[in-house]
Amino acid sequence: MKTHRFHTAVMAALSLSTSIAAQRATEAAAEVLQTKSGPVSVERLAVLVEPWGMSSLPDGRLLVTEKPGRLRLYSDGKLSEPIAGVPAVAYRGQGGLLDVEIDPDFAKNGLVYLYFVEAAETQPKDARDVHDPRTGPDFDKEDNLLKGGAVARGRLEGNQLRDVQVVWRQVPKTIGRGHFGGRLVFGPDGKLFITSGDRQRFDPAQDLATNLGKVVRINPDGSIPQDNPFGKKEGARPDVWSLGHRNPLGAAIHPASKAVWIHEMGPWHGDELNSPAAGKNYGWPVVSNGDHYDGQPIPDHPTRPEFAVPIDYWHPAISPSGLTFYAGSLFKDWRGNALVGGLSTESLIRLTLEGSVVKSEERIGLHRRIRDVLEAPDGSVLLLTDAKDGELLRLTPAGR
Ligand SMILES: [Ca+2]
Ligand SMILES: [Ca+2]
Repeated sequence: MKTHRFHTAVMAALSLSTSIAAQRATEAAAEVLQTKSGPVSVERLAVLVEPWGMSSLPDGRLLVTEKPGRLRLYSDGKLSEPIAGVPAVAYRGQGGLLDVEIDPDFAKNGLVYLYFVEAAETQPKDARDVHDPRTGPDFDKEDNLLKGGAVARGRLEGNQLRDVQVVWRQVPKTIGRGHFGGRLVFGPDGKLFITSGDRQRFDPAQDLATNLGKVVRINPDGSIPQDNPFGKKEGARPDVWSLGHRNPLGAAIHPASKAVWIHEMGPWHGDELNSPAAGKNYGWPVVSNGDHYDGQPIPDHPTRPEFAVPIDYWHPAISPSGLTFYAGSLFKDWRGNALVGGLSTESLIRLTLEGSVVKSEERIGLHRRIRDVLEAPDGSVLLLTDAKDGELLRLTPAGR
């Protein structure tokens, strides 16, 4: 009895000290940030090489891409080995393996969609990129690779993608380091929206014969939806949903209106938030609330009423990447807010909305370039940071 009592007391003390130690370890690992809606705990869940996109599976596991060309599963504190079957990617400049999204019927069909940058089968001899001063100093004069964004889908079985097929491609492929776009989001009708950047070529964003500088909409198998706006227009690509975009790196479906929202990197300032409507023109490169990097002014949107004015814009730039509308219960004050990742601002940007009007903005500083934002099934907010030793971070309310 005595022994038992002693044993129980020791065990209780041990268990208490273990739980205190565990708590201290967690506290040491987690940072706490002060925000307008109270303290927020930031935990590092994993370290990845240039993580770019993520998508939650119905069973709670998380798919995460690494830009050099790896797709991994994260669950219970562990990252899987790279998933086999991912297409070869052209990893250079802003290109590589970008976003990942699962099929709305994933539980039944296991389909996973990847946005990746693909080299052309035939490469030009001795070709080099030609520098357009409007792009500024962000230029790779050694680049000789003809390439473009593409979307592939395959069925996830264990740690392998099977029956991988390309369902969409940027046309034409071009040399150049940047502006692939690369976000994927399914609309409520099961059609897939793809953000396609202008490849730093400017004018294609206004040319309906290319799908560069567009938001694109396809059926999941790559065929064209009957109700796409330019399906019957001669000389126009039928996959185009909206035009005049620069480099959109965030896309999400608004929870109330069910419309697609995107944000796009502006030139020298003038990043934009838009809700692209079928067939509308968002103005790039004719209008922008920013200017070219070489100082050439670009007229602002209101000077040309034929172009849609953005819902909101940032001047100076925030360099937005990743977009989600928060619908969870962990952060009660954040419900209905748009959460935007900020690369150059190294912050999570929280926008409160009234319908399609931005009412206020909070910048939650994280001292890291934020590449993607996702609400986890439990209502915590997951972030990816843009770095060679990038992180998967989890935000939860602190002090509960
Ligand atoms: Ca615009
Ligand atoms: Ca301007």
